[in-house]
Amino acid sequence: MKRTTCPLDCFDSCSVILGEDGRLKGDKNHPITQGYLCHHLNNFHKIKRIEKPIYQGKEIELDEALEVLRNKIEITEPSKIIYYKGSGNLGSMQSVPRLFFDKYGATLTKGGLCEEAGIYGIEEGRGAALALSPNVVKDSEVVIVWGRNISITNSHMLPALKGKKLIVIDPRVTDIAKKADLHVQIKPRADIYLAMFLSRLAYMEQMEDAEFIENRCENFDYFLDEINGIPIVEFIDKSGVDLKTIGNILSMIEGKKVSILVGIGVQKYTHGHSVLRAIDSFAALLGLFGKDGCGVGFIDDSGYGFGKPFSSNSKKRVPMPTVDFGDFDISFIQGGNPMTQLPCTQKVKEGLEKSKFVVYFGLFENETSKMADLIIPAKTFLEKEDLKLSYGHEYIGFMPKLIDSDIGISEYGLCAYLMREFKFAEISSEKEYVDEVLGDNCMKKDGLLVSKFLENSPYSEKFYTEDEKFIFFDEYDDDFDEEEGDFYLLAVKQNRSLNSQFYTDDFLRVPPSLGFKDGEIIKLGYRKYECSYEVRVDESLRSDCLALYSGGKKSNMLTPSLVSEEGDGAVYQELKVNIIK
Ligand SMILES: Nc1nc2c(c(=O)[nH]1)N[C@H]1C(S)=C(S)[C@@H](COP(=O)(O)OP(=O)(O)OC[C@H]3O[C@@H](n4cnc5c(=O)[nH]c(N)nc54)[C@H](O)[C@@H]3O)O[C@H]1N2
Ligand SMILES: Nc1nc2c(c(=O)[nH]1)N[C@H]1C(S)=C(S)[C@@H](COP(=O)(O)OP(=O)(O)OC[C@H]3O[C@@H](n4cnc5c(=O)[nH]c(N)nc54)[C@H](O)[C@@H]3O)O[C@H]1N2
Ligand code: SF4
Ligand SMILES: [Mo]
Repeated sequence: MKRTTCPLDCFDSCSVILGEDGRLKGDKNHPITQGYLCHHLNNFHKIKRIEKPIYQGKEIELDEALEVLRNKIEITEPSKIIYYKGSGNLGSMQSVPRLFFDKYGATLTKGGLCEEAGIYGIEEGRGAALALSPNVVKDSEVVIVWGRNISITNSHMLPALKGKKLIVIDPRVTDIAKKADLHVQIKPRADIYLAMFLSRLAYMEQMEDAEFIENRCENFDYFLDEINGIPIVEFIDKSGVDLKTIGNILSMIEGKKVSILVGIGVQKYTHGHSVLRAIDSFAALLGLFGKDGCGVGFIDDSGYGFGKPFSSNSKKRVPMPTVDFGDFDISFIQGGNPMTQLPCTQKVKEGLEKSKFVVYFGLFENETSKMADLIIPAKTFLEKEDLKLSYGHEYIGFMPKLIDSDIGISEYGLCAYLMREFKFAEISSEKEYVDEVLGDNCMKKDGLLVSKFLENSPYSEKFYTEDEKFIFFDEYDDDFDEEEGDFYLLAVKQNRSLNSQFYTDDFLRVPPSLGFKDGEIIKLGYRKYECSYEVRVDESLRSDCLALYSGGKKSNMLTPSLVSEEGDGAVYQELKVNIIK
């Protein structure tokens, strides 16, 4: 049987069987995959890929394309080259070209477009962000789904939620919110206040786990000072949640095994790190770490404990969310689509137009490949050696090469070519790199390899901070101007696309209360930018929220070019927009 792992940026890292007919099926024997895949891989065989390299609009052979790239690099000042890697394929080997670009002295990126702000906050408190697997969640009594659209983005978690009391905190009525025992349709960016408000009242109700706090935590008194320093009326005002709802949440979780599944929704803001820190602090007050059926999960650090053969110490880095391609003579873009995915599309477009030579190295044509001088086709995950570590569970996903193909080049192949051409030391074999990533961090569980750090409930023995204790949070900044516009603009995922891969749409979702009809065109404005959208009425939205799906051509036309205060993360929701017409 030909077995591999889904390469896509997703919590579930499904175990995949390649059939004789070229179709992909879910592995029935994998404890998380349980025999089913989602829309993306079920339809993977139908997708049209780039087959030939293209240089200045004309098809050329692969060896010619590589030579063009080599010659351009040779005449370019190293720091005027940027290596930009997206998350189209999350295999560990996808980062191997960084070895070349780092050695050559090119500029690299830091931070990213996804979970970086939140992870920063988690690491401040816990030292490491370990995944909370469905295997832990299935032993919970109550699950809080906090800004994560489980049914769409993390569907293999659903079996673990069966029979549990469910609390959902999301500004939209998502599918999982419809099934919840309690749905808090929270005002966007209010989660930090909700987390502190819950902590304040839980402490008043003497729900804290005093033994856990005493033995395993630091800084609790400062946390108490912080939450006690804010009047209850201010909490009600800032969180938009009333006392009765807080009481309901607390009575549902009191004395219960509780898991909290947080998504990126809560942290697409400049203060994103503090939001995760506040949610973690609420969980720590209740003693929810290191116990069966308890914990807080996020888009966690899949690489924790594993080897990092492609990491770099280079100081020549620019924050990924605000990268200005116009500063570079060569923009080498791999596995991403910054034209739709980076904040502030207009800035990205101007940058790519100004950059002297744009290389796009990817599987599919997209808005970024259209801007490229040179397009190099990649191999698919079925055609190269790789390894997938998961940000949502403990299982290690092997990705052996299953198919031979004449199309494209792998990331390893491209890196090996450049290393050779520039007379750098030979690179190791693919197998050696895979072994280096695995290191001694794997062990067997139920016949499958898992990360050592996730053998038991995460943090059951220690936290990964210097003193091995959880550190409560005690300060935050939030100077967002709520009055600047009328509507929050939510940036959310949809089921038929994986960010900009597969089927995307450009519609603006609007709440019924605005009285628009499907198909109407309206214009939104934010500061100096304006953009027109076709409307789709969406009953899941609050009356003060609009929404755009990730991957759409216009989803970042208004997003400001900013990074989070910590973690160099993108902040897609740091704006309020107006309807101009
Ligand atoms: N089908 C599919 N699956 C995917 C992806 C995809 O594009 N399509 N993308 C993958 C990637 S890259 C990632 S990072 C993950 C992300 O997975 P999720 O975190 O589940 O994704 P989002 O849709 O960005 O956000 C989740 C929810 O946050 C809510 N939200 C927005 N603002 C706020 C807020 O201020 N507070 C609260 N409490 N909630 C808020 C939104 O309404 C949304 O329902 O999904 C991965 N899985
Ligand atoms: N408005 C808005 N913007 C967002 C988000 C949002 O929710 N709303 N979400 C943000 C988040 S969480 C993320 S993670 C980013 C994702 O944004 P990106 O990292 O740009 O990812 P994708 O849009 O999925 O682009 C993936 C590209 O990778 C290429 N690819 C796929 N497999 C391979 C491979 O094996 N090798 C190579 N070389 N290329 C390959 C495909 O051609 C595809 O076009 O977007 C961010 N941007
Ligand atoms: S995208 Fe996620 S749910 Fe879909 S097949 Fe891949 S890992 Fe599984
Ligand atoms: Mo992401």
